[in-house]
Amino acid sequence: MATDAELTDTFRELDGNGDGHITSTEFQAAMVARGEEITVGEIAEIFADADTDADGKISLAEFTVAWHRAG
Ligand SMILES: [Ca+2]
Ligand SMILES: [Ca+2]
Repeated sequence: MATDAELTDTFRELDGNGDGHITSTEFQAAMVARGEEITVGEIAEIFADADTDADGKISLAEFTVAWHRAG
């Protein structure tokens, strides 16, 4: 089980501009930076699952829910 510190570290890593929300562009850039290939379709699936208020961004609250669901 991951700790909350890991969760917030991962969130900050994904939130490239530090505005408190992860956009699909930031998510893709973070995956590329990790050397992981991810398709636009895969990102869309992740966002459809995690972006519960459908504003196109993942907040820390949404990320926390998705993280524990995946956990
Ligand atoms: Ca951001
Ligand atoms: Ca959202």
